[in-house]
Amino acid sequence: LAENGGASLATPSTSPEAEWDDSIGYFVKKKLRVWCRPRNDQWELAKIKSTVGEAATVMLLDGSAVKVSTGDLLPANTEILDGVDDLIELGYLNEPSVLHNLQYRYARDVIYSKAGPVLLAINPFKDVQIFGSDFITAYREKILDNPHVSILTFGNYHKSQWCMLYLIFYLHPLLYSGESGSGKTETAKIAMQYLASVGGENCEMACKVIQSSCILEAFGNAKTSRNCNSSRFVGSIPSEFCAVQGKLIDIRYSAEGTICGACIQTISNFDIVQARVSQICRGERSYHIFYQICAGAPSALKDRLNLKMASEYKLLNQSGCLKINGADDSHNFKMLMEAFDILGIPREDQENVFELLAAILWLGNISFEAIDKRDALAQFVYESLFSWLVGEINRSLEGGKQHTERTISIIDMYGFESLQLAVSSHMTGSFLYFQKNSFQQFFINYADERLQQHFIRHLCKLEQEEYELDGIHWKKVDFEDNQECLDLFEKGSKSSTATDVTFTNKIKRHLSSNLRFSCERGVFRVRHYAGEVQYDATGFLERSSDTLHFNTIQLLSSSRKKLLNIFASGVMNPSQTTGLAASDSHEQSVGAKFKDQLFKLIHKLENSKPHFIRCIRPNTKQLPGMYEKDIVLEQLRCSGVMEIVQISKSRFPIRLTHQEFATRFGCLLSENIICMDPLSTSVAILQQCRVSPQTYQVGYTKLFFRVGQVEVLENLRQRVLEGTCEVENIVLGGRV
Ligand code: AOV
Ligand code: MG
Repeated sequence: LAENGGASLATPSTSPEAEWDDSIGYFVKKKLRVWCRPRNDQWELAKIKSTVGEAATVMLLDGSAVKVSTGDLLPANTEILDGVDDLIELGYLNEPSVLHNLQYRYARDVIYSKAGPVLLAINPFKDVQIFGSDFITAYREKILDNPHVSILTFGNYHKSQWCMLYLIFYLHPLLYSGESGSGKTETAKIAMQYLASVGGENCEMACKVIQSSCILEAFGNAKTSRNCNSSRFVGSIPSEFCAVQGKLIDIRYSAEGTICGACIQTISNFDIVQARVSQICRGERSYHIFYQICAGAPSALKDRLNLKMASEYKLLNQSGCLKINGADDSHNFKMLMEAFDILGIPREDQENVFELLAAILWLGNISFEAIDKRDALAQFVYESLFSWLVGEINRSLEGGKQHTERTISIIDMYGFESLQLAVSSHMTGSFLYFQKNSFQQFFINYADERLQQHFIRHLCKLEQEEYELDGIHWKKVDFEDNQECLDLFEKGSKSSTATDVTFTNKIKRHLSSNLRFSCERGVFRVRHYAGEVQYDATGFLERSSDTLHFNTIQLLSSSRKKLLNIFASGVMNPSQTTGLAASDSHEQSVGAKFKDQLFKLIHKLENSKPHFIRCIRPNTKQLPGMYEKDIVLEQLRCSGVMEIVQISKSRFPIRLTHQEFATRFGCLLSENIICMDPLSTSVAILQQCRVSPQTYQVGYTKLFFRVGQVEVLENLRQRVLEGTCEVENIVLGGRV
């Protein structure tokens, strides 16, 4: 082949190291595009102008020429590959190339990309207008070809096969992960909207499913230092039924393939839910609903409940933050009332809900010596109200008998959190303050760690299964995982009756040899996969002020208000609970209970094939159009995405069915030997072109190629079609 014009079908090196040396040498020699770091630590694109020994002169994009050492260069991909849909398509998979590719797309509002089997979603912090009804129609017609959420939900879309697809997606949950503020909830909502619009045109149920998020967010989300709309909901179901901190939505389909119902579970450990109703950190807010009702209640309602502005209430004004930039609380309240109506929540119940919200706000303004009890009562009423609401939403989404086993689960977790230094621009001007990571962060991060382990193992497993299924030779690859970190939690959380001090001592004793752990005077540090977090054990095990006195419960049960009676009886008769855990026995340690829930979720996931969506926060300022490379890179590195892509790539990432290959490259055979059967044709092409057997594997249904091989064949095909290369010249093997 070399004789025919230099197209080399030689085996690419299988060692990344060797490939690296070769390629950079080649780049220097050919004076191609490279990455260099001439100024600070940021990688920049450049072209090599000249080289003398180890020194190279490169020209940057702005036209300036700088001298660099060739050892400091990394190969860049050709322009044709700018913005490829899937990172595994990149010829060179170094960090600057990956970052560049994602940034290239992000700058064009293409926020979704594939990273092998994972969907990456980079938070645009603005409306990118791709999921409107026009988009969905276009997608149905398959006009758009970019990867995005919908590809995951309906990967193999065929117009007439909705019902089949629902069958395929049965128990294949969509699993969202990423740091707090990275876009999990929004992306999950988009998938939900998509599922609703394709699975139920004009369907009342689909509309209800969408509207339920509006209610859940008003009551369950709040502004934190990292996210103006952070999911902070309290749990709505008894702990023995469930899994982990987050939200699970099961969307159910009828036999015809339309949405016929849904079930929402919000889960968080009652013991560790921050008492957001009564305590808010500086610069943060309580649940949105409080500000919404103050701003947006119609005047009759305001008068009846004697509602004042949010600034009048201690529970709201304590944090010095009443407004969220760009959010219209008043408008959102109107949307909420609409949502209530769409879900069929009776007006009377709506009024009851509003009454209780006003009662909570006024309760906070009462001062006397039993403040802890007051706060516990406020928190209890709010949590109960939330659980009751979720129950009502579920009742409305129940969907009757048509319900089949066809379900798609959407799992939206709390994201990894490390509170350190926060900046608040509250009314008195910007200031910095520290927030400590406590028990809540410890649990959230453990759950995140556990899911990460699942993510890594699962993706690796799936890949290897595909090879096995297609019968190719494959040496199994083991993954290094984050088990050490999980051990750390699992050993540490066994202390059921611990105090802060004994907890810290115990955890220290168990974990002194664990490389991911260090401890000093009440403070311990854990090296999570997503970064190191320093936890402050002070007050770690304190069960806040949440112990509700029996008298208080009795008081509630004697109230004339229906909802308060329901809440109180939930505590007194836990068997008929609406999901209130206040009466849960504290015998089982908090950690053990939580772990149990988590294992149930993981078990559910192990038995399914989740689609992974990894959300990425492109900047810490929650601003559109700002792509901070180091922040993105950190998330890609931590989450293992780089490795997953690397592995997908260094194996046999290019897969073509025999049919596809035979059709595309059949022209490389002389006409008379094209076989009928695609597998034999494929093998004939490979043999006649003397493609090195190390660069491909023949499976039962597909050909698996290493990177770069198909491009060479493609090049050859091009030349054959152009007539610059004779088919006869490349046929080196005999007839099949
Ligand atoms: P999270 O769910 O990952 O954080 P969210 O989904 O709440 O993060 O996203 C945070 C904010 O980013 C949203 O309020 C939007 O302003 C913006 N955003 C995210 N995704 C999109 C999108 N696709 N289009 C437009 N804006 C978006 V947490 O629940 O805090 O872990 O606990
Ligand atoms: Mg969220």
